[in-house]
Amino acid sequence: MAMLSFERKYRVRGGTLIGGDLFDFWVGPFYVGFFGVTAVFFAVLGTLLIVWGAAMGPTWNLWQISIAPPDLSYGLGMAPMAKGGLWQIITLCAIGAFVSWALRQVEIARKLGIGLHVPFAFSFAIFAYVALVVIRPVLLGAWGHGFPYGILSHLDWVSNVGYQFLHFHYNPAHMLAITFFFTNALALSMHGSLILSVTNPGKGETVKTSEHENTFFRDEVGYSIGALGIHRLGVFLAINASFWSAICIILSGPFWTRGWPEWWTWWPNLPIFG
Ligand code: 07D
Ligand code: 07D
Repeated sequence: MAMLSFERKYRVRGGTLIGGDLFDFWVGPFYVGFFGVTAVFFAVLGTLLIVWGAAMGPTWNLWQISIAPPDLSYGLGMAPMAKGGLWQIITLCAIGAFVSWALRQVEIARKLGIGLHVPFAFSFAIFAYVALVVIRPVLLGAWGHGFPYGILSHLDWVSNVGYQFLHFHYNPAHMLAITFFFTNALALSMHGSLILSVTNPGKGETVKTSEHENTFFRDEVGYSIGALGIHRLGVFLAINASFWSAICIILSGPFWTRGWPEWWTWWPNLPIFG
């Protein structure tokens, strides 16, 4: 169990951001820490509130359970529990749990003496979520602009909001985000398959080296980005995918209220076409 002896070596005190030694211990393989406790607290409370909301709702069908945000008439005020207040507290719990999770990643990275790349990247996913349920609703003046918490109902929200802007594909930031998502999948498929092709050889074959990896792509396309470079590219593509997603939805409503195809009228109006 080589990994276990490695882990034991790094199971040292310190690196915590808050609380000193208080929760500086492990439960089995899991590091606890102050933010582990807050993450579990918010996740359990949020889940229980979803179950409560489901109990008040008309169905126990998992796909149809939905906790709706308050009516637009409540603006940015608090709503009664059964009328969107639950959604508001669940949103607080979700943000509490996601931010706790990111800070726990920071503490683990500090213990190991490694970079903060993982929490940095995860914070872009949190940003996209906060853009949907806090930034955009606040800019539009009502919590009712958040998306409902339900497996199918949140898809209805995406479709409805998309059609409010006539044709969401014409949103330029949506285009950028989609391009980053697709490129991200391309990069991961090429990287994953290349590593497997080298490190998982057939019976009787030997594992090959990074020279083989580089040579494959030099032979194929004349250039290999290299072992470090592919991971830099991966993080770059992934965080941009989430970042431009957040931007595309913040733009929709607060900064652009008409159909997205109309935004492109600047293009045929360029003087070169006049
Ligand atoms: C594979 C990592 C594991 C995570 C998983 C998600 C829950 C929710 C909640 C019963 C890639 C676990 C799910 C804990 C259970 C209740 C109330 C990540 C992986 C497996 N969506 N979405 C899904 C969330 C939004 C959209 C599936 C979350 C936005 C579309 C799952 C959020 C918009 C489609 C899910 C969120 C949007 C989905 C699979 C938060 C734009 C699908 C997700 C917190 C971003 C797909 C039925 C997945 C589907 C799908 C969860 C937000 C659009 C239920 C937690 C509002 C178009 N979403 N989503 O694999 O099959 O992610 O839906 O922001 O087609 Mg969604
Ligand atoms: C928000 C999730 C954050 C998750 C967190 C963690 C747990 C724990 C526990 C597993 C951002 C959650 C963790 C709960 C789980 C365990 C144990 C990720 C988030 C913090 N679109 N569109 C996007 C495409 C159309 C529309 C984004 C494609 C139509 C609207 C992405 C197509 C119309 C919105 C995207 C397409 C439309 C979007 C989503 C194709 C509908 C958004 C990804 C091929 C008629 C949303 C910030 C994302 C957005 C969004 C892709 C089509 C509308 C770029 C490929 C034309 C209204 N679309 N779309 O954001 O930007 O992930 O959200 O047709 O709001 Mg779109």
